Amino acid sequence: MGAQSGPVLRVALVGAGFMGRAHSHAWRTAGSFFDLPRRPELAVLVGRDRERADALGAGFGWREVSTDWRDVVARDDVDVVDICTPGDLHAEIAVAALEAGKHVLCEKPLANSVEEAETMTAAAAAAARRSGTVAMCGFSYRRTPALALARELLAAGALGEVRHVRAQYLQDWLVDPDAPMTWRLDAAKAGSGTLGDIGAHSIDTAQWLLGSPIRDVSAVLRTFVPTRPTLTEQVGLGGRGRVEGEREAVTVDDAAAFTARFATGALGVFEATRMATGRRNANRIEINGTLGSVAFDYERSNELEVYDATAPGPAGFRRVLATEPEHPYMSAWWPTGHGIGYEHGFTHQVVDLVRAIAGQGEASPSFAEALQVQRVLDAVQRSAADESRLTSVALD
Ligand code: SOE
Repeated sequence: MGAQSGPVLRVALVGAGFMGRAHSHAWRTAGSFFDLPRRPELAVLVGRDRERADALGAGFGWREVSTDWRDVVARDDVDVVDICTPGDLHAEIAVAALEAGKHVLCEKPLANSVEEAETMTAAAAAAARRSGTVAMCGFSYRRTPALALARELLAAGALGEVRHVRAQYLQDWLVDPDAPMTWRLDAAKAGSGTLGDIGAHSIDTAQWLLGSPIRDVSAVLRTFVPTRPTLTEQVGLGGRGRVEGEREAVTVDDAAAFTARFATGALGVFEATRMATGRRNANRIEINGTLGSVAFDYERSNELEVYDATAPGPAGFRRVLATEPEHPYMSAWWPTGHGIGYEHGFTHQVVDLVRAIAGQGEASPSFAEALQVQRVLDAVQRSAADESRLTSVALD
């Protein structure tokens, strides 16, 4: 059982979609399992669609529901603003909230452009100096215990010098050419497609695990399905109801592939797609160092494969079930071997944020770290747009 102590932390969450649900669940449960130095209160839920916001608000016990984020972030009775909107609103809401002295949690990717991400990072730094506020970006996979364990191994030098990073994020919810148009496929709302939505997770995970930024990239992007049916209502990743006979242009990538060189000299190969038929949420990363390797696949999210090259013979191969109380975050949950799931990453994110607000540890990824991810996304897009750097292969 968790214990919540200290002053109340009044939370306003903006966005009543899929991420709004995931974050609502996290704010509601974090203090029941973890010891928190502040007591989160689900104060105000903000959604554009009144009916949908009311339903989510009632489901998770939000004290109040509003449709006006500007009014809410300016209120004196709000301490934290949690941004779960599409990317086109991140910068505006985050800057307003920081200027009003609120702590901010912002979904990934931080923004739709490097310029916006820079403005947000500058606003976060100024607010931290002015009023001690904390700003964090929601790359929630960092809080998967098996990945956090990988990070501990890398930070302890257990893999030696890292040479290779192989990261793939494979989904398949857009394989059907008649899957409907949603905001995630609209560049004006999402910035980029698969690249920013899921490739950003791989970039953040890789830079975090290695403790090194990516220095340069060489990329290709592809949109396989250029138009999709118009939706009447968005729900989750898809929606309900189609406008008969109407299709809209998809303005983002369906798939991204790029190679990367890290500042340390390590080589990376990245792939992100929503077209990998049969792969639902295969967020995978493998890292090879001189002394060992780690490999993770979110479709087996409680496991980490570890190879210790210093062990004799085949003894170095291990499949670690990251559910022991010694593993990151796990002592708060179930008996050994009783795994955890997708929602727990968001709960752990709230725990780390609340502790950082109380001065217990750093809020990571900071906006500055998320800006670095944004710079990689931008470099990938610039590289892919420049066909002249591709070397042609002669065809018969
Ligand atoms: C959709 O591709 C999505 O929900 C992402 O937006 C999330 O960040 C990821 O966790 C799961 O997939």
